[in-house]
Amino acid sequence: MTLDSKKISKDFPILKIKVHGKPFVYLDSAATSQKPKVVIEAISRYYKEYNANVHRGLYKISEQATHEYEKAHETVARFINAHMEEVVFTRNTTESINLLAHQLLPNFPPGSEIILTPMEHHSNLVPWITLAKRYHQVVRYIPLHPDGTLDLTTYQHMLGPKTKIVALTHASNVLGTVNPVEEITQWAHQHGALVIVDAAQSVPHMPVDVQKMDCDFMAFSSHKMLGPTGIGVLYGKKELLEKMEPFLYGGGMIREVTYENATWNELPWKFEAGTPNIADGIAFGEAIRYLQKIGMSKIQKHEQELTKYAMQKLGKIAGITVYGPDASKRIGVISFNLSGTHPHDIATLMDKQGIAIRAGHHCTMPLHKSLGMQSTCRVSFYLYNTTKEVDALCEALEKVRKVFAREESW
Ligand code: 7TS
Repeated sequence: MTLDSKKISKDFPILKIKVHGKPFVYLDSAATSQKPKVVIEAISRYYKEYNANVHRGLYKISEQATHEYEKAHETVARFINAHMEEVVFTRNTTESINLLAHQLLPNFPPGSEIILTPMEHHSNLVPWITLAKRYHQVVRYIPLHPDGTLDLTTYQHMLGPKTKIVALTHASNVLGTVNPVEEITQWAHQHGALVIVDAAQSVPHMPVDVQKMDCDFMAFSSHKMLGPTGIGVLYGKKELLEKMEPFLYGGGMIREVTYENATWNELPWKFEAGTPNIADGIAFGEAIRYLQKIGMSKIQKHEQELTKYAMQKLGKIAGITVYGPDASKRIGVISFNLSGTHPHDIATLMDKQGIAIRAGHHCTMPLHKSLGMQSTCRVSFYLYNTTKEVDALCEALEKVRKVFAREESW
């Protein structure tokens, strides 16, 4: 294996706990990742040593808080090869996408087209379908091939003068599919459309370079990449963010205010109205430094190895159907069903073995419906997961299968 996950897992205090008397096996990092000690300590250091508001105090600890908070923006910017002015801190991916949908769609005439994919998380679907209705615009979907990859030939034919936005996930939180966003962006730009990438499941798991990708906007969440909850990123090309009207008005985002008028602060602060989430923003920077020390290419390789191993082992369990493309085309996410068994029962029985997996529709109801399902089980990996944990999962699943086939009792 590329990474020594056993050693890495020692940096994560929660991974030492026992669940129902069993060692804790966490296979739900696509929902949220666990946090290393350095991140937890960065939060408490801020509150213990320099808790003060940012961008206003003229005293030492306020200057320190401002410096650390701004440094976190710089760290994020370097991580995705952007400039600091292009990195806005929001609450999460969902908020970043809502901001874009609210600020972009009113600029386009009725009949304009927004292209999505059928594998979008509700947070890159519900804002578009809801606001498109308000502005009498049309949402269209790129069809999927049976293996869960996008039909790019049809996509190219869908593009035209009415296409204003292409918004898609870089990596699916259900199928694991990694979409070719670079190519998709190039084609969209030939038609003058803006490209928005939901990178909630890619930025935490692979090297991502916004300049190389050339997307116009990108959204992701700190909590899925070892950082705290309550911090997300909206990346946007500088010239586009400069043109865009602020989403929230108030303190911190202004330059000059009279009783009649206001002008806006420079980027990225123009989009960060009010006191921001300082502690978590600073700790997010720490999470990124931790990831950088290990190396994103190595993390990606480790997860690919683990996914290949898990897919081979799962394939040997009778009655298991895995959804999505083969291991070479996906991130470390595997959704599956075991025939004759409800995903919720499987997840409950896994929990009894100390294994945390997800069961449900994973915020992709239309995708599940289109695949003819209500719900699936899902396992997802990160840098702290080991092949031994995959073995524990498969052993437990084999046991569930036998219990439901009445070959064994629990
Ligand atoms: N986009 C994708 C692709 C996601 O997987 C998620 C969260 C989001 C957006 C929303 O992120 P948030 O931080 O704003 O909530 N995905 C999941 C999941 O798969 N299970 O729980 C949350």
